[in-house]
Amino acid sequence: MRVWIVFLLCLAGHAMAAPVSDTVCVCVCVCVCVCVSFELAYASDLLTSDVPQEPEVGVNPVQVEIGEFDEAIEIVEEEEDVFAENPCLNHHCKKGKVCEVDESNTPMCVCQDASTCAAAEGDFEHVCGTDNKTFDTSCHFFATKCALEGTKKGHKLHLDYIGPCKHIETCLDSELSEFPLRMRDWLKNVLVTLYERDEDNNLLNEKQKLRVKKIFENEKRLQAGEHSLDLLAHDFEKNYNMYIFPVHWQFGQLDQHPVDGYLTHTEISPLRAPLIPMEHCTNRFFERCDADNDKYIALEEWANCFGIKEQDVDNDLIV
Ligand SMILES: [Ca+2]
Ligand SMILES: [Ca+2]
Repeated sequence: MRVWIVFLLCLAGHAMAAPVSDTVCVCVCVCVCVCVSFELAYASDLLTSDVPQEPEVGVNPVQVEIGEFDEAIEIVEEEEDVFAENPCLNHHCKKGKVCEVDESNTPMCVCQDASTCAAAEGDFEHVCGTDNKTFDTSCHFFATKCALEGTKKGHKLHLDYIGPCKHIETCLDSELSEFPLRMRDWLKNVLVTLYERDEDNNLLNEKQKLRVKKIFENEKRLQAGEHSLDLLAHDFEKNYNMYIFPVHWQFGQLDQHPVDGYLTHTEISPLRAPLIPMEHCTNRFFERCDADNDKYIALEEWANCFGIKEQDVDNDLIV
């Protein structure tokens, strides 16, 4: 899980960080180093059977992250005979809870004791809560939230972003209008990167691959890198069609719990949480996406947020 957070941050760092700040530049360099070390570590894991394997990665970093932040899902699977001796082996609890059996050997989810969470291996594992307090890891955060369940404080507490709490600058109107320019380009680059790395990993399904192939093979495509806002705006105008699918794809990746054509605050968290420390307009951008202010972002609202024209919003593109 952790490595995919880094992967996501890497891509974000490459594509979304504005090159005007020394701090951001340092951050990008660190990200690249961590990425390289992950590549090596992962390759060595594949070759060495007695080295603990990384958790199985999912379709893409964003989808994998959904499990990390989801506060609302509790999946209880049918118990199989093979697990009969320990009902907890096949009983999954939501984040912040662990399985215990009662006197009748029935599994149940109870709040995890935060002291049983593994300590963070680095700052990148810290998370910031909406109470502006830094938690050592997301495990500590969700254990704490669980302990507050049923209280007003617990109800209001959410995971705000990845990394230690820090001062997030106010997002100015002029900056807010720049955000989708970088975000769109970043989404496109994430998809192309997944396509390039795909081979037999099935990071994308066949329908998605076909869509991304067209973008990948288009010679007019703006290559990944740091581009001025003027160039990004010009490219969006010139190569508008290339941006339609990435915007739809991201919506489909996030709309998972449940798959209903609407994004909740929790569903957006996997995308939002890693971005906030780097892009101070993130929260304001997503708040504005919910144009009718009903707490849900519909596909039409999402597409509009990214400058996709109404006539190009197409449910069939969520493949
Ligand atoms: Ca949904
Ligand atoms: Ca809405």
